[in-house]
Amino acid sequence: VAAPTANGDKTVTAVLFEWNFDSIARECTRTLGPKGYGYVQVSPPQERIQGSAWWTAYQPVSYKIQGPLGDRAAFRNMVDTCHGAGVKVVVDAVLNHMTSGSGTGTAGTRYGKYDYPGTYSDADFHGCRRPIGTNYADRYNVQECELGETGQPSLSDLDTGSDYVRGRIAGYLNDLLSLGVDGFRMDAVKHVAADDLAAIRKKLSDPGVHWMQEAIHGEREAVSPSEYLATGDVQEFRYTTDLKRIFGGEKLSYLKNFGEAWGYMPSGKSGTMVANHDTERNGSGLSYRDGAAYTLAHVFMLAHPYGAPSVHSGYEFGDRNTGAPNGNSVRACYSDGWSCQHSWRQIANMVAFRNASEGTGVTDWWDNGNNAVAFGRGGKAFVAVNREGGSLTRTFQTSLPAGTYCDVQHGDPTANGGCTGTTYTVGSDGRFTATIGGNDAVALHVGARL
Ligand code: LM2
Ligand code: CA
Repeated sequence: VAAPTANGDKTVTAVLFEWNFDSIARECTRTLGPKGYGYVQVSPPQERIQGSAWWTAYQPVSYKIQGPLGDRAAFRNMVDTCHGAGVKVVVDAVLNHMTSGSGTGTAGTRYGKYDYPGTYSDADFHGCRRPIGTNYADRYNVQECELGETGQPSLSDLDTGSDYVRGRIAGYLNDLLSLGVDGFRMDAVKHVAADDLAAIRKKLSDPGVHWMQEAIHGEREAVSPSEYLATGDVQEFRYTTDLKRIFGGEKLSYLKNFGEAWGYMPSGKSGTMVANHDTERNGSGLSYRDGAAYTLAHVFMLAHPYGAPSVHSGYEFGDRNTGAPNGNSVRACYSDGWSCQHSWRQIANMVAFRNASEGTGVTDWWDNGNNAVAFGRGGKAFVAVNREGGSLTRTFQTSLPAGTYCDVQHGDPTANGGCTGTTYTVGSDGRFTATIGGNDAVALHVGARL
């Protein structure tokens, strides 16, 4: 499966967007470890431009680990603490570009758009030096010109064809690996030639380290995300937009053949998500404001075998530029506007469901021809999702072994084999009867049997 350097059967990543390192360390111990997350993805840790907007993170000033999320010592502590909780660490790495202007970075580095003392000088940037704008049909434009809208300040584009630049980028990634990092989410790779990425990867101290590439699918564009499958795993953005369409108003029954049959990239090399920090802001995917559609899409994503899922966990925002609450520090989930999607019971409990189902396919599919579906994962798990307005009562056919199961959508399994909520008894014929409320779900798995 497309998972950061494998962590046993634990393949789900929690993206703690703009959380600082101390808060991440606490959350690894408090929630991510206990709930069975395999990975935590942290926002770009490198020195960034100053400013309150979250997107300052995507304008590197140097590869020093020093910014609003914390310093090198805090980063190292976070990695060690998360490892102690059984959670591996994936870093959001920005390697295509630097900044669009000049100033002083969050580690005190004075910089200009093409001048980063100690890291890069003018010769290290592509010569195009004009915004890409909207012309994604021209490969040269997309990969050698500057990310940004026509007429806007655009981001200086590193000459990733240069061995020096490749060496500096690999040096940053190797420094992170030396701190114990287990994988990378590579930012904006569509803007970097696949050969350049492959050359950078060859310079890594651990070329086998996980390499999840963010390459947004666009119809009729010069650069296709599948070009990057040779270099590593790739996020499948059609998955995200399709889930918005299906859970946002079409029919869940269409999901019967969901997955590679929909033209997606190979499951074992694909990263999936209901949302990320871009799609929840630009409307191309569901957002936390979409209520049950958003939650049930996560239940489905985590129950379905396709790809390696990430759960975006961010904060409430009015303006698309608004930065993280409380100076990137999380006192407690749901405080100060932190949304903590990774901790919502209906989402968090599906992580153990997915871990228990590892290695099985979809079995026992049922749908009502509209917005109620149910399916099993062999003898390991079974989920029913009712996206209808009214409740649904049905006797479901599963392949589960007989026994009494905690419904992990409405309760938590307890340490002594109990359940804090509803339970269902599956007979020796694999059947159980449930009434599921409108816009609700039931989920059973062998890791939550009484
Ligand atoms: C990504 N994926 O390919 C990130 O997921 C996305 O969040 C980043 O854009 C983008 N690549 C570059 O790393 C974000 C944000 C942009 C922001 C950039 C750079 O979505 O709005 O651009 O980070 O900070 C901002 C301004 C833009 C301006 C640019 C340079 O919004 O108008 O001009 O800074 O001044 C392009
Ligand atoms: Ca580029």
